[in-house]
Amino acid sequence: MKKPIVVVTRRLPEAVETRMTELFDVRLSLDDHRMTSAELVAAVEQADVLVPTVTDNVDSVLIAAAGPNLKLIANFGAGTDHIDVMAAQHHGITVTNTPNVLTEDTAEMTLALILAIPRRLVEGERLIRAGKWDGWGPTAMLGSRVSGKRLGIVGMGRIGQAVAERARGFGMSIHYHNRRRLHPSVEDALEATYWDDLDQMLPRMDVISLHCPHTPATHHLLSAERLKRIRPTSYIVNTARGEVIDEDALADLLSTHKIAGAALDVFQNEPAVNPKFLALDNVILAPHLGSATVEARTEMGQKVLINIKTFVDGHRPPDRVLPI
Ligand code: 8YV
Repeated sequence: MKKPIVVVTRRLPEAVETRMTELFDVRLSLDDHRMTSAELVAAVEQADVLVPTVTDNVDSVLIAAAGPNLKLIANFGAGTDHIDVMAAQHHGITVTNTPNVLTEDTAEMTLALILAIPRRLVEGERLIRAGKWDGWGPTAMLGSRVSGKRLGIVGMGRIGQAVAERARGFGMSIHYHNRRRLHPSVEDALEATYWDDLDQMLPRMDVISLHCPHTPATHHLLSAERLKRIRPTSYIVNTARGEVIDEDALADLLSTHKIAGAALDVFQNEPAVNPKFLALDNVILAPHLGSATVEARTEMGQKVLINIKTFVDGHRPPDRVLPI
């Protein structure tokens, strides 16, 4: 039987590429560059299966350009806001993703940022590298204690809950806003307080951490108006998607110290970073590292393999994504 043509847009961990080569007629990315629109069109014209990542814009125009054989888009990543899932469905193309296997890694990165921003860790590192540190001082570089503070989690899915579990270990109290309230047993285990109204929660939190997907409903969820509700002593951490925050409004509030600080792992126009952030000392900028561990990326690749294999064998793939 003819093996399906699988086009992978970026380099994946070696073990994953090796297994893909054994199973499929795979076209790998040799130099890991971001595919141009023309290259993506050529890919969807020839592929039976496309394996994109967050760096590929799989919009309705690209999906309309797909050849008759493209039946599966097996995304390498959990978030699928770069894929027009509705357009794919209209064209009879199934979309899958890689949930669960990056939960712990993303939560760990979030905790690193929750600790680093109030304690001015990266700012201090920059000070030393700039040769400007003139030694310890009783009032030098004072930050804020994390223990005993209120953490407001926006989006209490798998990653939000994993962050809550870890933050409790650092003595934070857990508050959350979510479309649906958690089961009482989960709430009890996390000693989590539910806020139905995000506008009510925001002014009462010391650290706000975002864990919702980017959808039309969450685009600029932290709008200029909402950001103004946050206390000047509070911090924002974003390991979800840049589009969930109005970046210009956030930068303005940070520069005037109406918000104490922000740690951002994701940006609206990656890899471009809003230049306003670059000039600010009270911001940590990380290059989308949430799931960047050998373990997570390998397991994400294994999920992609399983999704493709089950699909081409005629079964329902385990991680199907439906339009919102
Ligand atoms: C991935 C992510 O690395 O899975 C996601 O949604 O944001 C990242 O952690 C990226 O999506 C890979 O495509």
